[in-house]
Amino acid sequence: MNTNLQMGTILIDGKKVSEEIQNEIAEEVKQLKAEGRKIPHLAAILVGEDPASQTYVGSKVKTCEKVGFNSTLIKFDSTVTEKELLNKIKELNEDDDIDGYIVQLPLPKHISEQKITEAVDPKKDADGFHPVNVGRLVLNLPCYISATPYGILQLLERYKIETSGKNCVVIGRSNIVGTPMSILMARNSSIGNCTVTLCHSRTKNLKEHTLNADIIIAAIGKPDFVTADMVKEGAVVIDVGINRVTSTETKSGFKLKGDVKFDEVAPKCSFITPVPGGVGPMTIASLLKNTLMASKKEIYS
Ligand code: L34
Repeated sequence: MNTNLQMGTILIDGKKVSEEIQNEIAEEVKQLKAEGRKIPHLAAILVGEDPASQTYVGSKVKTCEKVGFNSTLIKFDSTVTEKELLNKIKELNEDDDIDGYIVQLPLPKHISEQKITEAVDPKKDADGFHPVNVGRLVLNLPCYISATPYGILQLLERYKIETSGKNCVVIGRSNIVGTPMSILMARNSSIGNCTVTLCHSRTKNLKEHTLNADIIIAAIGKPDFVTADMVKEGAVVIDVGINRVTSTETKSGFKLKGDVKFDEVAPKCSFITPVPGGVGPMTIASLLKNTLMASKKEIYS
């Protein structure tokens, strides 16, 4: 990987930063234990057999163990009813030992993701998907920030990437990534203060926008979508895509590809995130940060 990076292109190592954050969290957990305070406890609900979801949830649970959190994995068959799922959510809302929990998305078609998201107690909403947390995010009030955008902010911060006054193009307007990311990058804050353009499937002349961008955040879910001709020399490129494409080169039969055509785009960049090892691991570190805040009741008392 990254063999043809030119001098001057810095590869943003999300795996390394994620591990640094995990170590910081582990230190804090040790401290909490020493003081006889509550050990953070995250629960994760996984519905069905989607292989990507299984991988992500598995890695969330494993990372909890690594930092000393308690974790509970709750698995349901894909035939679970919405009612059954809502009952479990009610149980988790009422369980004082659970500080935060997530319901891994996507859910099977017969279940309303909106209903499920709204049933989660905002105080335990470690994903930051509940309308109360999203609304508070928009208003710059204390809240849980959706883990992927939160992870990206931490990468920009730890790599000391200047954002103030820059043009930022976010590609993709999902509730989980593109929309909150666009709000955060436009915010009057030390990471933010950008002029943000939110591009999506109906954007005309996308390239005109991206060529003007100092920072591109690609979260459209299409492999190799951002090509070299779309990127300005010296741009910062954050690749949120984690597309599984079939491959004969790997044992698993698939390969992970970002939304950015890495090999041709990287040489033009000042900074770029790889896939894997970029934004993905940061999503997990940020989820743990949210869980720690929940257990310490830092956002809501
Ligand atoms: N409720 N649903 C809920 N919360 C979330 O925060 C997520 N997301 C997205 C999908 N659905 C969700 C995740 O957890 C995406 N996502 C996620 C988490 C971790 C990684 C990727 C996506 C990750 O660890 N990626 C690794 C590679 C993992 C692999 O081998 O497949 C990486 O290095 O990019």
